This record gives sequence, structure tokens and C-alpha cells, in this order.
Amino acid sequence: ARVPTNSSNYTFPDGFKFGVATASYQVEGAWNKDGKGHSIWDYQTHNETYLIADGSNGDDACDSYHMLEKDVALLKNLGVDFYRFSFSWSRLLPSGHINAVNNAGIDYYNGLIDALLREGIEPLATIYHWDLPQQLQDLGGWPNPVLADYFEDYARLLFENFGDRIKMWITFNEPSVFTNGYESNINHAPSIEAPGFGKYLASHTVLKAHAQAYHLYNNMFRETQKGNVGITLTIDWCEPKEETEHHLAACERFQQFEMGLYGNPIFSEEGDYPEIVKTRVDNISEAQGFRRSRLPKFTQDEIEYIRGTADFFGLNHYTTQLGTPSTVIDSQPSYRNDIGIHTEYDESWPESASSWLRDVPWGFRKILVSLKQRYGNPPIIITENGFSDREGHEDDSRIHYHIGYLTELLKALHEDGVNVFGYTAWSLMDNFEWNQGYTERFGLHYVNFTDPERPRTIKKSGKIFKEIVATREIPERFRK
Ligand code: PNW
Repeated sequence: ARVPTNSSNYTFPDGFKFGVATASYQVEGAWNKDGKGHSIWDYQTHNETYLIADGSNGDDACDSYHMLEKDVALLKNLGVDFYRFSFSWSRLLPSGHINAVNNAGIDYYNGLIDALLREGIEPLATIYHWDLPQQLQDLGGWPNPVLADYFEDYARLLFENFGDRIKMWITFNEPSVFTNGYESNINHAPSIEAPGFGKYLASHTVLKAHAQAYHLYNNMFRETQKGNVGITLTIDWCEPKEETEHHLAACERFQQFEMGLYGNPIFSEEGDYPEIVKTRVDNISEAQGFRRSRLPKFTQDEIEYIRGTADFFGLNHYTTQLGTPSTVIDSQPSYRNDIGIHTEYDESWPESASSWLRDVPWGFRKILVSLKQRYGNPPIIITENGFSDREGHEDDSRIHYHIGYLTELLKALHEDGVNVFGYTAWSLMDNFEWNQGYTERFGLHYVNFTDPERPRTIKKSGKIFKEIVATREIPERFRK
């Protein structure tokens, strides 16, 4: 017999917001149109084609640059409260620098924002979703501390031009992922081989850049524009493979390196990098014969300056991993070795099209609870959650994923008191999936990439998402 369910546990509270997300390089196309400059993803896809699974690129992608009205119509049909998109730095500032603004870029984003507002859809804007102007990479990219100033200039341009209408800002999307581009030459752009150094140096600048943009907003724009500024971090849940102290400690290290590296300086009471990260990298650097730690240090002033610089916590969460300690210290520096963990997936967890992504809903609740405990229950918005497949409209595995994760989110919210106020599905539509090209699809809408018109059609998952947004609850037939 079916156990009667407490229906309030399947209901989203008043004021809870639903949205869907995209990112500029993944959907816009028009890579060299109307004065746009080149980004590191233009460079990588054109010059290092071997790094992209199908040798493809985002030259045209979903062609959203020319089809914003179509995209807004899809959003309207879904009934979402907000749309999360990102600005392309090189479309607005072709060289990356503030001295030459591309007005066609300003026009494009004004058109998008106004079209959204006409339909009552709130814009949620990401300032940086990985597409650094190539000319700033030529200066060394994120490991060069001067980029914090250039990022502040770029953020100011956005606040000045769009801040009258954008009330939710995300400075960076997933620093823990894009800084891998400075760790290994087979990774995200710019694919620089500097293991054990590049990621820390890049992250150090990114944290300063984030804080500068936040303070700029506070000092110059908050009073008139009355918006919020946060950052999006991504983290998998790490489940200890065995119930030992050592396994628990390994998973805690994983969380502190992958998320705490950014979360602790911004969201913790004390600020700065987590103790365990500092101790590990300092000690291992010394054991490897370096005179100074590979992890840069913040001054006390910088620690204070960065601490507390977020009005909300943007969380991207996709999956769970099993952790086992691995404590051999390599003679060669590497971020992975600094963590001291081996991770894997349980074979019983349903697979997606992405090697790193499995459907493990219970890990979502665990990570939400741990964020509440770690950072004093900050307001959290899920800025991405989604599942990949290879083809088709009858995407039952995606439906299973979203229902499972939303059900766990509701438990965290109602039973554990986690302060989650919104949920974003990745993605509005199939798009350019970075190093996987077009081989992995995450969309609630199917995009036909062989048709120049790039027709978008709603998938079965899109229809169910629409139903959830309309009813503000998990449909009866999906309740356990
Ligand atoms: C996110 N992981 O990246 C990005 O923000 C999106 O642009 C991307 O399309 C989406 O997820 C799907 O990949 C991630 O390995 C990449 O855990 C990798 C991981 C998480 C997020």
C-alpha cells in the first residue's frame, strides 16, 4: 500500500524562485560579429581543436545572439521567474580593456534584458562564465594579479549600463572549475600546464577580483540600484567509501580544497583559505624542496577585504563521488596530490552522458546541510543543476534526475532548515558543452545543430519542469 505523504513536504514555499541557465560562449555564437573580440574559448576551439571531443566550437552555437526573441519565448512558455545568462566580456570590451567599448554588445544585452522584463522574467546575470578576452590571457590570464583591476573595470561597465534593471549579480561561475585551465594542458581554456601552481595563483586573483567588484557595487551602486551580488561555487558531495576516520578526513579535505578555497575566504567567520588547505600545501611544498609555499598568502587586510563579500551563495551541484584517502606525497607538485584523495563513482549510480556525472539525489541534501553548518546558514540559490544525455526528446533519465534532486532539496528546506530560495535548471537548451563539444546535451529544449535555423523544441523534461514551476510542487505521480 502506498504510504500517505505529507503534501507540504512536496511543496515549494511562497517566494521560492525557479529559473533556467545558459552561458554566453555556450549559446551566443556570432563569435566575430559586430566588433566582438576573441576570447580564450575562441582561441582554444580554433587552435587546439584536439581538446574538443568532436572538434567543434561555439562559433555559431545556438546562435542566441540573433535569436534572443526565440529564447525569451521559450522562457515565457516555461513560466520561469528568472533567466540566468552571462555577459561575454570580449563582446563588450573586445580587447578586455575599458578604453574601447563595443556598443553593439551593449545593444545586444539591452535587447535581451528588456525582452525578459517585458515578459516579467527577472534577469540573473553572471559577469564571468569562463570566456576571458584573449588579450588578457596574453598578459598571463588569471595568475596575473593585475586582472583583478581589469575585472573591476569590466564589472563597473556592467553595473553602469545594466544595473538599473539587473538586481541579481553573480561575479564568477565556478572558479574551482575554470582555474583548472591553469593546472593542466588537457583541460579548460587556456589549457596551461602549470600543475600545483597555476590553479592557486589564478584562484588568488579571482578572489581579489570578486571582492573588488563587490566593494565597488557597495560603494557606488547599491544605494541607487538596490541589487544583490554573490558568487557561484560548485561542489560535489564526497561520501567516504568506508566508515573510517581517514576516509572522513579525506572527504573533508576534498570539500575544503574544491569549495573551501573560495568559500572560506568569502563566507566563513574567520576568512582566508581553510586551515587544512594552508597546512597541506605549505607542508607538501616544503617536502618537495620549495623555499616558499605554492599557495599564495593573503595579508590580514586582504583577508578582511574579501570576508563577507557576498549577499547570497550561488551553488552549482551535479553529483556525488566516493572518497578514499591517498596520502603518498608526489615529488612533482599537483593540486590533486595536495588534496590527498582518490575519488570514484559507485557502479550502481545511474550514468549520464558525462563521465563525471551520475544521478545521486541524496548527495544534494547532504551538501546543502553541510553548507548550512559550515557557513552559518547563508541564503542559497541553486544556480545550476542538470543532467546530460546524447540524443532525443524522450528524456526520462533527465526527468528522474530533476525530480530526485528537487525532492531532496525540499527535504533540506523543510526538514533541515537550509535557507534555499531558488533553483536553476542547467540548461534552457542544448548547447556547446566545452571540451565535450556538442556530444553531451543538458537542455530542457532540444536544439538541432545541423539546421542553420537552430530550431529549439521542448523535451519531455521541459514539459515536466513547466508543470513544477506552474504548480510549485512535485507532481503527485512522482512522489515516493
Ligand atoms: C558547469 N564537475 O560546469 C558549468 O557551469 C556549465 O557551463 C556546464 O555546461 C555545466 O556545468 C555542465 O557541465 C561543471 O566536474 C563542470 O563536477 C564540471 C563539473 C561541475 C560543473
